[in-house]
Amino acid sequence: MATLFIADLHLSLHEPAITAGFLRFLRHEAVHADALYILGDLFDAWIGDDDPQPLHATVAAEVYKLHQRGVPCYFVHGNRDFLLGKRFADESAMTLLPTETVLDLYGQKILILHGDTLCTDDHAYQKFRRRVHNPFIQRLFLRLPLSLRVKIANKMRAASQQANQQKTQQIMDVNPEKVRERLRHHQVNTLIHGHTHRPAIHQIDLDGAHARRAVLGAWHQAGSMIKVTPQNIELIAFPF
Ligand code: LP5
Ligand code: MN
Repeated sequence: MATLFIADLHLSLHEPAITAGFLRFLRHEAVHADALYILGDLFDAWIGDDDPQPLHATVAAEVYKLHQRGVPCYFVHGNRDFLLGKRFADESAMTLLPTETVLDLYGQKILILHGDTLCTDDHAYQKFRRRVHNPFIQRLFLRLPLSLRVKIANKMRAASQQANQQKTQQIMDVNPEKVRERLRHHQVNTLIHGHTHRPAIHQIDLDGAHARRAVLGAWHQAGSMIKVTPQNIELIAFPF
C-alpha cells in the first residue's frame, strides 16, 4: 500500500530526458501505487488546453493508461501550469483539485498544495499571482491567439528569471508562520508540497505538538517523489 506524490517536473519539448523519466516512472512505479498526486508544475508553462504541442497528447495518453490500470491521478495547479483546465484533465483522466486539499491516507490526515501560496515574503510574486489568478484576466488571455500567448508566457518567464536573481533564498522559501497557520486552519500535522525545489522532510513545532513538512524536489538531474505508506512518509530521489 503506497500513495505517491510528485511535483515540479517542468516538462517541455526542450527536456526530453525528463519526459522519458516521467513516462518510465508512470509505467514502472506509479502503476503499482494506490494513487498518484501531481502537486503542480508538471509542465514548464501552460498557455491553454488548446495548445496543440505533441508533448501534451503524449502525457495525456500515458496518464490515461494509469487510470485504465486502476490508479487514480490527481492534479494540483502550480505557478507554471495554473491554466491547465478541464479539457486536458478529461483527456488524461486526472481529477483537478483545489489549491489546498486535506487527504486521509491510511488514517493520517495530510494537507497537500503546490507551495507558492506559502511564500508570503515574496510580495512581488504574490501580487503577480493575484493578477494572473483573476478569472477575468485568465479568460482574456485564453482568447488571445496562441502565438501571442506563447510570446507573453516567454516574456513572463524571462521577467521571472530576472526578478529571481535579485531575491534572496529566504524570500523565495516558505514563510514558517504561514505554514503553521495553514496546518492550524486544517487541523493537521503533516503537509506535503513542492515549488521551492528544496527537497527535505522538516520537523516543526506546532504549538508544542510535533508536525512535519515534506518538500518534493524538482526533476532536474533526477526524479523526486514522496511515498506515503501506512507506516511512514519517505522522500525518494531516483535516476531517470
Ligand atoms: O517559475 P519560477 O520558479 O521561475 O519562479 C516562480 C515565480 N515566477 C512565476 C512566473 C512564472 O514563471 C511564469 C509562468 C508563465 C507560464 C504561464 C503563462 C500563463 C499566463 C496567464 C496570464 C493570465 O511564477 C517567481 C517566484 C519564484 O517562483 C519563487 O517562489 O519568485 O515570481 C516572480 O518572478 C514574479 C516577479 O517577482 C514579478 C512578476 C514578473 C512578471 C512580469 C510579467 C511581464 C508580462 C509581460 C506581458 C507582455
Ligand atoms: Mn512552482
